[in-house]
Amino acid sequence: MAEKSPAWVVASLHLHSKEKNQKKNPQQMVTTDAMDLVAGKGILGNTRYFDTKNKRSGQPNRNHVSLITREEIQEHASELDVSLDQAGLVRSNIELKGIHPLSDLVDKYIQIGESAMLLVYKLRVPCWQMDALCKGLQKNMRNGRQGIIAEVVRSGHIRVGDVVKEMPKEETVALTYYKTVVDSKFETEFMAFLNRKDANWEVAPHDRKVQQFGFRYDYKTKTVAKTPTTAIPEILQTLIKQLQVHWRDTPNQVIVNVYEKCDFIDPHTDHKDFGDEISTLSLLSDTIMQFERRDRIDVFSDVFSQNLERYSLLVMRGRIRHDYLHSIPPVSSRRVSITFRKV
Ligand SMILES: O=C(O)CCC(=O)C(=O)O
Repeated sequence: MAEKSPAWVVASLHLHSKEKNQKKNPQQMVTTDAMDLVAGKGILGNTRYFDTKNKRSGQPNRNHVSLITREEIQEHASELDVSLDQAGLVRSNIELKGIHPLSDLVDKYIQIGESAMLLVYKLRVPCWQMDALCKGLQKNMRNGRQGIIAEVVRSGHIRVGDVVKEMPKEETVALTYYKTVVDSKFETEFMAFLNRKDANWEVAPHDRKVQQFGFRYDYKTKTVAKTPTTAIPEILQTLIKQLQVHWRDTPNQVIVNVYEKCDFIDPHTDHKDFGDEISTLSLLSDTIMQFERRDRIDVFSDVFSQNLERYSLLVMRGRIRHDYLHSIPPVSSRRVSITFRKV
């Protein structure tokens, strides 16, 4: 964590009331000393906003947590000559103490306490309930002092008094590794499926053998089909359901790579049509995946590797998915990988 990062402290924590008709009681928030933030879902127990989907797009909602500073609330109170001292009154989940304007944090990552990480993705839109508190507050808030809305990208338990810090870029790459997600029984069944009589094998660069399901990727034209080319077979559908706990999206595109000894995959970033979340499951042997920045300025800048053990799952999101190249160096023994993506 960079020393010069501005620091805020959690002053109070609030959950939305379970009551649906907020018009009757717009001021009611439930104050708590601690809360659990869950990656991709929101605040555990914040029933109305936890793990919800956007009605129009069907995509998971990113409006997980709202934050504002006590200093910003105080400025509104002074300007409108009212008292807004009661914690939770302006309906933010997290009230912070700290002098820096939160609006500077849009598009940045912050860490709260020891683990929770949030991606701030927009300014909050002050609603009519602000005017129900005090006439003119809704308008007064539309000047960068309305607080921010963030998405939980790493889970964690947070408490009143926790320090909140902006994360230096290099700590926000969003790589998650799950050591053992399948077993030898699954591996045996999957290999039998792969070697079925009517399997449609394709040849990828450097003569690697692949099978694809869902939206086909054309290795020659480097494009993704607009509609699914094949169905996702049952064995993969069952696996997808089992692995769903580790994902925000439900994959609809799967590529199985077979690496014979010494096969490899060049440094690349997956096609932009493949969404924000890309995962790879390893079978038959261990290997490593190497990462390097796409915009690296010298040969040694920001290069690192991640072990990919047999039966493990690696999930790439955010900067690691978009701003880094990944590659598999020549493997020392036969390896099969299953890569999951959402088109
Ligand atoms: O084999 C792997 O684990 C990664 C495969 C990959 O990067 C790809 O298919 O684009």
